[in-house]
Amino acid sequence: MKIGIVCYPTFGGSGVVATELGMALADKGHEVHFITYNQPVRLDFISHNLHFHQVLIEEYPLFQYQPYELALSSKMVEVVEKHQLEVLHVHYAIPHAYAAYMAKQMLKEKGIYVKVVTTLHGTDITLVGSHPTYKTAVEFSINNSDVVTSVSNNLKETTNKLFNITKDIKVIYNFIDVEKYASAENEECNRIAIAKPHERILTHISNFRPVKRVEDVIKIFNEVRKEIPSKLLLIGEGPDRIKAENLTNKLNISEDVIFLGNSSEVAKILCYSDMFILPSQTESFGLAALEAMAAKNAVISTNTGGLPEVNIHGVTGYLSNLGDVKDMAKNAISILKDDVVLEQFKENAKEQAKRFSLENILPVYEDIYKSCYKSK
Ligand code: GMT
Repeated sequence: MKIGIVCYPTFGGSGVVATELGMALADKGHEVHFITYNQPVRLDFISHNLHFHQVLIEEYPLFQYQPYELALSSKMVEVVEKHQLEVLHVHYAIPHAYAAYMAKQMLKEKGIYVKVVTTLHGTDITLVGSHPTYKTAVEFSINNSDVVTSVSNNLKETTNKLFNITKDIKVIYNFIDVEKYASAENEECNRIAIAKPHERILTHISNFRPVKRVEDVIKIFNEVRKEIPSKLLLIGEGPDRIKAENLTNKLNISEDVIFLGNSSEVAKILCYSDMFILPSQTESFGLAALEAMAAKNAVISTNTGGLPEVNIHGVTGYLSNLGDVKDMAKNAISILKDDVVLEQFKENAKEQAKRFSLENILPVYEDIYKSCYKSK
């Protein structure tokens, strides 16, 4: 099949899912065309059936805001026409679903028919999309997509609550290539470079936006560290990084907190780690937690959004109420203080991650594209 994929090319979860999906489809022989403003960060191979088309923006001084949607929909029209794509799969509703609708209409005028699959990822619904500024256009573009998917049951319910949705939303969970995630037993995993053998390693990965509550991560670690020798790895960049560094200094724990910045080597880093901390205000799925689970990490998270669909309370880790740092620290300590308990949670996490394997999820997307082809 010939599929166009539109996404944010950054380290955000939606871009990661879109890129991994595109690479896996190309690997299976489909022709995949990424249409975005930069080469996606995880796009780590190029093949004869994997293409990247850059959306360029003409800066014009009259505009306070450059019209990205216009440039994107024009590019979609150009790529669909030139490469005879039959499906456009857009990740993150804003503004991709809207731009795809416009592209579809423009193509129709030329007698070219393309189907639009929209995947809702989370903040495009929960934080940004439902804001009165965008709501009308987001609702319209969801209802006018040919197929709509969401990354968890919780996100589906939330979308139906916040918008007047006339389409059935199909839930397709985030996925991972389980094989990519080694654990500490693997000889390539150089754990000793990060911590002493008796120390535990805790990790947090995000874009350090307020919704991730990175200060809660530091507070939880501070409590854990009082009882258990440990190190905290923080991976990512974003607006709250300075706040996190300031809190680390204030608590006088900076020697045990390592800020690694953005990384494309997440799997190599996670293999060191024992536990993943995700105290988000909301999380439609929690791809970062799933990646950590695949690398054999127990998970301490909030019980918000779709997290209970991924992290199983008392089995793969624990879930706490938003902001309950004390409970999250208590739960973390209860796992980390005992080798046998920790190993059991880590094993369970790895087992649970396998449910979300690429080989289980990829055919579901392929079936959706096939149904688009059939209903042309
Ligand atoms: O987590 C982020 O802030 C990035 C965001 C994105 O859209 O790029 O991630 C969302 O999509 C991921 C992939 O589907 C989900 O795993 C994340 O849970 C979701 N983030 C939120 O809902 C906050």
